[in-house]
Amino acid sequence: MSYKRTLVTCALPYANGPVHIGHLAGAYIPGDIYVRYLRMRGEDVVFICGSDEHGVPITIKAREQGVTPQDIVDKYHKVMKDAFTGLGINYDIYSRTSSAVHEKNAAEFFRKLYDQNDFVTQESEQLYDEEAKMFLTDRLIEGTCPKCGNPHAYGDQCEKCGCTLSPEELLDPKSKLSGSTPVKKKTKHWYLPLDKYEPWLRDWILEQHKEWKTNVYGQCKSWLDGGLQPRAVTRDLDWGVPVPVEGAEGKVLYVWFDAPIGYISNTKELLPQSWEKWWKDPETRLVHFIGKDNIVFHCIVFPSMLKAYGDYVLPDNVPSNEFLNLEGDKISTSRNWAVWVHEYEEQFPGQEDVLRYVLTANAPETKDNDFTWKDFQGRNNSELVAIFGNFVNRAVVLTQKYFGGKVPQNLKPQAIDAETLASVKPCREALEKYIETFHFREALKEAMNIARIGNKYISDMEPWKVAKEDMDRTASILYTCLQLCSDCAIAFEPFLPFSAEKLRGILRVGIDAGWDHRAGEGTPTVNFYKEGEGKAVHTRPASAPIPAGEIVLNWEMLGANELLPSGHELGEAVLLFQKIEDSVVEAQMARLEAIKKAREEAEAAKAAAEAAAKVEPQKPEVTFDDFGAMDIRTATVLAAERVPKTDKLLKLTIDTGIDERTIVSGIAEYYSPEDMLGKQICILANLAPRVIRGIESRGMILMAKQGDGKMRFITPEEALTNGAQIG
Ligand code: B3M
Ligand code: ZN
Repeated sequence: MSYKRTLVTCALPYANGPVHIGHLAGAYIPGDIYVRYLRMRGEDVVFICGSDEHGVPITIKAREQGVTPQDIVDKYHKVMKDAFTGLGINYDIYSRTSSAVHEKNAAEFFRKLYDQNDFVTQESEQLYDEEAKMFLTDRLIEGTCPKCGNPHAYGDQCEKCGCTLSPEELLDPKSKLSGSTPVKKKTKHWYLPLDKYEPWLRDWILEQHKEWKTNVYGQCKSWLDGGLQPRAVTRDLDWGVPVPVEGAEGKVLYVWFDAPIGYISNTKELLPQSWEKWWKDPETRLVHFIGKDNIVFHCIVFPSMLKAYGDYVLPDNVPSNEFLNLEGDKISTSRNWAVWVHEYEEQFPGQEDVLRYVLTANAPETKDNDFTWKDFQGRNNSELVAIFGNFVNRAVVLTQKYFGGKVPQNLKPQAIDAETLASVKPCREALEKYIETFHFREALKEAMNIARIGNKYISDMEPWKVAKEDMDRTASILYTCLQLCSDCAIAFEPFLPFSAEKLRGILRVGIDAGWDHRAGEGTPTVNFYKEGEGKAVHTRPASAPIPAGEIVLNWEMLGANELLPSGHELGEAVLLFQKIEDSVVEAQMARLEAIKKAREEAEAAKAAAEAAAKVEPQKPEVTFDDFGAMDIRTATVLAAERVPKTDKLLKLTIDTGIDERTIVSGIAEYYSPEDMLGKQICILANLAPRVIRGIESRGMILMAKQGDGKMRFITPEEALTNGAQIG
């Protein structure tokens, strides 16, 4: 490794909604595992994240709720920040793109490219909402899809038939902001000429980064093969970083231009004096953790920006996961189809690691994957509880029972003990290899294998039986088990930090989890367990010696034979994991079912309303004489009965003002005979008689039929004499 430090970023989540499990699985948990691991290996790491607070969706949400965009981002910034903290995702800084540092930094970045003539400008006609006084981005325009007739197609896409569109193609385009018809207006924008960087990008990615994950590499290749176009980096909007040049009033930087610069700004905010070495020293390795919809921006656009600026390091790797679905459906913030992280934390206190575990064990690393509550329960109960938790609990409880809670002496070792301990080494090696190549799912399996080895060993050795006749042998068995528990306390630290910490509390050991930069430019500090506190404290300077009498584990000890000396006193045996009952996951599933049902009902109601609004095209012309030939008049229903053996027909006796007659009408689906009695209606009186089901029908009742298919009467505005002429 020819680098001195690693800068790890996780995609800056949009502050227009809380984070959900799809976000966690895509980027945040993998990023945290990686950082924890590197810190434990003694590497110097800075871990950067923050809220992405600009962009159109935030302004739309604010408008919908009648608040300011700042209100929206203030709310979600806090929700997201707390959710990450609650899940043990330990960024060195979690800042925001509305910070003063960022605004200045992003503007400076743009200005430098502008001064270097790296942009091209282009004037184009774009749709403008004269009422809202705003240019409309594609998503702010709605109209009828020219391909399938969907009345709610967006300016860039029809979600019904999936076709891509441009706003000009929409029939009857309307602004989503005011409902008015947009007009075309000229506007000028700055573009980053990605086409210019294409030859360089081809070499840099396709030749020099063949090691990138295949989904990432493949997406880059298809973008590059499709040819790159200049990309606008400014927008006509009043929410964002103002474009810092003359003639750009009312324009801001495009959110995807400013957001990645946020990584730099947040580093600068954290380390105002030393940030440059993290971004400009070639001995820094830059790694971006992102979701798959962010690949092009991190692999093509941002590197081109950095390259244009000059001096900056480029990403060494961009690990990206595929999407996580929820119970078979795409996760969606707008459809409320998600497990929200802050809600999970409220509903499952103390079980943060279960979510971390399930999302890693089932991570969408190579293909889209599904989160189900059944799987969540299954993995908790049959893996965390039954294997890891069960092993630790048996080892500790038996030690307390037979040896007063002190690590026993290895009085009667057998070959199997050493063999078992030695089998941890290959797990460690595989675990390291997998983490270093971003295969966290496999890495977690290796950590779990260590717990499995322990669980199998204690089951096979049956110390509770051996204790009946051979205490010396029992001592050796439990001695071996406790060494394996210590291995688990190290190996699980990157994946399940809360449980690893709990386990270290039980074992009364600390861990050197590396140093971090949360104190800013101050002294880096080490996480370690301090006796009596029951949890890691964050106080010891990295350089300080380990306090006398403390056992402090570190990664290098993983797989070493004797981590806990005989005579060391253990703490209290607490359960690492709790069984999750059926009722708990059933409640979660019921919640989702209710959301699905409400959505389906809303969709059905919407479809019905749309159908109702559908108007039939006009029939061919008729002459005035054709019309004049029709005798339309008012009449009253005197009697009504169902026509036997039919569902649709009513036999009506009508007073037409001229006579009393019978009309058979196909309205029984909509009106009962009782509804009809005494109703004044309109009829076509001179329609040729027809025999229907043996009844002579003379005339027709005028009914209106709209898109929902329901027939409704035409009644006079006020009661009239029967036989009044209509025409
Ligand atoms: N905010 C997209 C997202 O949250 C975007 C990432 C920015 S990273 C610089 O998925
Ligand atoms: Zn369509």
